[in-house]
Amino acid sequence: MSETSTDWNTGVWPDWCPGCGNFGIFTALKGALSELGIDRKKFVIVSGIGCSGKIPHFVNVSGVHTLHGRAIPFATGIKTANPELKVIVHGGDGDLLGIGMGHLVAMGRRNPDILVVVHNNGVYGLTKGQASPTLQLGNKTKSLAFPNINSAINPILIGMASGYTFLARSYAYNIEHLKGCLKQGISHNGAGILEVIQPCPTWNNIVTMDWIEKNTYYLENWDPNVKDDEEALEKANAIVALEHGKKKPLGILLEDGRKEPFGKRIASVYKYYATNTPAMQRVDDRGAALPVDLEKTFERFFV
Ligand SMILES: Cc1ncc(C[n+]2csc(CCOP(=O)(O)OP(=O)(O)O)c2C)c(N)n1
Ligand code: SF4
Ligand SMILES: [Mg+2]
Repeated sequence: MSETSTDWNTGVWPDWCPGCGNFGIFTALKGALSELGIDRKKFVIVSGIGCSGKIPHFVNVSGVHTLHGRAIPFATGIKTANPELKVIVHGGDGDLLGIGMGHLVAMGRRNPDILVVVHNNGVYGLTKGQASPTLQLGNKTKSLAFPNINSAINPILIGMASGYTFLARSYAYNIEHLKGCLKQGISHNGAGILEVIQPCPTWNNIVTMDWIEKNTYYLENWDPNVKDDEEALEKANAIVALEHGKKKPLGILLEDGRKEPFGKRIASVYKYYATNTPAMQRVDDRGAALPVDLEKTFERFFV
């Protein structure tokens, strides 16, 4: 039986500002986990640093709050060591598309079964509103002394160029839509990017609810699936055209199930991987003590 949404709370108080879009993402995620009937022991949230990075503290599943920009390598390691786990990354636009950009690109090349949720608020929220890589050229949010002199990057187009096999965009205040995208992205067997347009009412006074309603639209009659290379090329061209339109499309843009996920690629070169993943391996066949005393090494972290 699936659990109700409230069962997914850890009880840690979410200390985001009132009206923050992170609340919508948090609510939609719990709804998606509930409706998918996820086993909390087999689900891991990995996050970077930022307001967005706090989410693993609040959702009652396994979680790791890692270093700035490094959530993707942690997540890839977790998934590779134990393919039985469902792994999801949550990070900010600064975290994933600034300092962590190299990892984001590398993940697309590998296609591990991990969904990356980009909390796109156009600013570095936690550090008081500096311009993030997604802030549009010329925008002057209230914490900037001058209009932004850098052009914005588009997470969907970066994802497509890097080889991601699931691409979607949603809006933090449309819980139903976001929940649907999360469910689809979590169920997809491969690397996914879900960009969530997320208002930051404290620092971004341009991307407001009103702005989002005027500058986005919901995709209709759009089939994100591709069957062959020809269709994949057609879809790629169509996505580029959509992404260069005046308004941003919301919905699932691409779902390509044809590429092998990273686990299969590893199994093709390491013959024991499929039956004896790192998480299943015995450290010492004789049952002897570990060569490194992990308890001692990590003693100060135990509570
Ligand atoms: C290596 C390193 N560099 C810089 C910082 C400072 N820092 C913390 S969060 C952050 C950016 C947060 O912005 P974003 O990723 O967009 O997350 P948001 O707070 O908007 O959710 C920065 C630069 C850091 N913690 N570590
Ligand atoms: S600073 Fe912005 S992103 Fe951070 S908690 Fe406040 S509203 Fe949310
Ligand atoms: Mg941000």
